[in-house]
Amino acid sequence: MSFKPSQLILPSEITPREMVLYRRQFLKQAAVVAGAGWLEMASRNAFAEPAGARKLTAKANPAYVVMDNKTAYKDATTYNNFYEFGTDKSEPAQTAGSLKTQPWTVSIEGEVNKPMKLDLDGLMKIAPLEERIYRLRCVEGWSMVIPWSGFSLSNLIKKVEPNSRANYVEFTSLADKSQMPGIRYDVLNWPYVEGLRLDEAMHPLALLAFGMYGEVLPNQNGAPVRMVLPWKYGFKSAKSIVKIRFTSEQPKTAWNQAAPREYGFYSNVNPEVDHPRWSQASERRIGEDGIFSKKRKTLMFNGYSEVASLYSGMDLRKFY
Ligand SMILES: Nc1nc2c(c(=O)[nH]1)N[C@H]1C(S)=C(S)[C@@H](COP(=O)(O)O)O[C@H]1N2
Ligand SMILES: [Mo]
Repeated sequence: MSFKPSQLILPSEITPREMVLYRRQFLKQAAVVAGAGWLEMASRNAFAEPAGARKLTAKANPAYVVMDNKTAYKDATTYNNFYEFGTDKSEPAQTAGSLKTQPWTVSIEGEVNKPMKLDLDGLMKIAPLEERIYRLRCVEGWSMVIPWSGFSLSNLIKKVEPNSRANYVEFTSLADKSQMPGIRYDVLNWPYVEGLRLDEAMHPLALLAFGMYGEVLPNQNGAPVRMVLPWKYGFKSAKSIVKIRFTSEQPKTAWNQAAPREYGFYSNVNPEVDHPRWSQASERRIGEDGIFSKKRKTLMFNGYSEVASLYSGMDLRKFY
């Protein structure tokens, strides 16, 4: 397997202030590449604490902070669901080093007056980055608390001006066999597609995220840009997004296509609606609650009750 150091370092992100750190990191990485190859380096990256070399400055937004203890960086970056890089929780941290996040283009298209193709720098300039600490609840029954850096998706939506036919927003993740070893397995119908109703996408909680723990997103967490929707099950938050499309019809999402009885379009966190094969009433907090110790109660909308008005009048058992 060939490997170019440039794939892991993003020079365009480095400001003069960070040049010293950058050089130090580059020399370290170059030395490892020359020595033991990219696998060893990928695992070192995965287990390191945030080092600051790929810092992402974001102003803490106190309106979006949960008081729970933050999940350890190591847990959040080694226990992942990212099936494009394998279905084991530990696989993405080991294999996502092959994802090339630079250059990166996101196409914003469909039912909008101003479709645009933006590179990462252009996309990040849409609004100031904020740090927000969100709970993320996976449909499998575990949760984490992660400090994300990004801005409300609504900022981007306003820029592209949805037209009167726009009712939904569809998110498409990269699906490139040459970079993503999991794509060769038919576990899902690639590319990974997710979607929201337009009013859900406009809710200020819906975050377009570029970083976590004060750094750019690690590849296994969805670099270089992903959604974070804290009131919905984790699978709604698509990673490594290349396309955002506005549609009049409800998007056909990957998990809903794969198992429609198990994964609905809405997939709001709801302790009262069980998954057909297990209860959703409680959850295990990664790094805190052990397999044999008590679980914590799952909260309606994962505790984000401010979204309730989006669903007033809807039977949330029917629209799961
Ligand atoms: N493209 C893509 N996005 C994805 C997934 C995936 O397999 N592919 N997994 C989802 C699931 S099931 C969860 S729980 C979250 C996990 O995000 P994290 O690894 O950053 O905690 O990402 C979601 N986004
Ligand atoms: Mo998940």
